[in-house]
Amino acid sequence: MKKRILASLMSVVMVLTMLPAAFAAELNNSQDTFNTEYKNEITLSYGTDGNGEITEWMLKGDVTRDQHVSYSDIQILEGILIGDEFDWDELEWEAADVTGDNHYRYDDLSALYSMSSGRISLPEEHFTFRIIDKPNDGYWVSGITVNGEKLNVPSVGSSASTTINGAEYKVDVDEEGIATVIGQSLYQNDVEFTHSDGSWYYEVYYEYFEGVEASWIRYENGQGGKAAPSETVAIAPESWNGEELGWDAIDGSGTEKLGTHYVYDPAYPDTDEHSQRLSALCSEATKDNPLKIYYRAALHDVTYEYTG
Ligand SMILES: [Ca+2]
Repeated sequence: MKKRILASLMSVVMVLTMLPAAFAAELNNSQDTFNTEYKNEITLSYGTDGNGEITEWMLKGDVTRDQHVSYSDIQILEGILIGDEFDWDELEWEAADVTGDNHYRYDDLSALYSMSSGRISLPEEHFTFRIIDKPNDGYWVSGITVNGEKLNVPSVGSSASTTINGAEYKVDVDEEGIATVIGQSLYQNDVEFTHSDGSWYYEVYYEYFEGVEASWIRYENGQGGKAAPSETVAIAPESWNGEELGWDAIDGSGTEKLGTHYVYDPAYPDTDEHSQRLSALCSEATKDNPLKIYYRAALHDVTYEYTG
């Protein structure tokens, strides 16, 4: 019995001592034979705009927790298979269990050898990362990018997936707005979170004629309120109809009013620069791209019909 244990231990030791040589040999020529982005390590970096914080991250293979899967991780994992002592926390266990079968075994180490040597290239199903962002009070996650590429951000309490260059990313946002991103690793992964306080903006214009030339005068602009980024926000002419502009109409019909002397017409104006924009996702009704209502100058006989 003892002999068999010793023999199997010896074979493990032999495999382990032989592998680094094979690994080194493969490293030399794999740069040419695999895709140009190939590196023999994985890096995870992350950041936020300051209106949220990263509460957890996990990178498969990174048992040393230095945000790199590299040769030092492999050395530790080799040692453990031949009996080194270890006292891992939950995240270190999860990182070591590359194949995801809830055990740390030789197949996990083998996956790391394959990645490091370029025998498999990323993205690959087992090499993943997880990163969790908790927005500050009053904020929502409004944008997530991986290496500058935008992920779909779902509404609170739901999920969205995005595939970019063959790598899949899943984003879950729970009822409290906490966002969990699970992605397939590339060799470099930079994950950035931006947040919004949910403010959205609007502008109101009326049409002004100087001779026959019409132009649009801004009557009012401001913040419409706050909402979750995925909520639809809207404005309606009813909110401004009846407001007095402060000068008399030339036709003697009294003080000019929105809704009477200037009327809302859904089809006018319709140019690249000017068109009605009564609703949008909160995340898209920004200060730079607000909701808009245009009131066109009413013809005088139309005015009489309105005031009747
Ligand atoms: Ca590491």
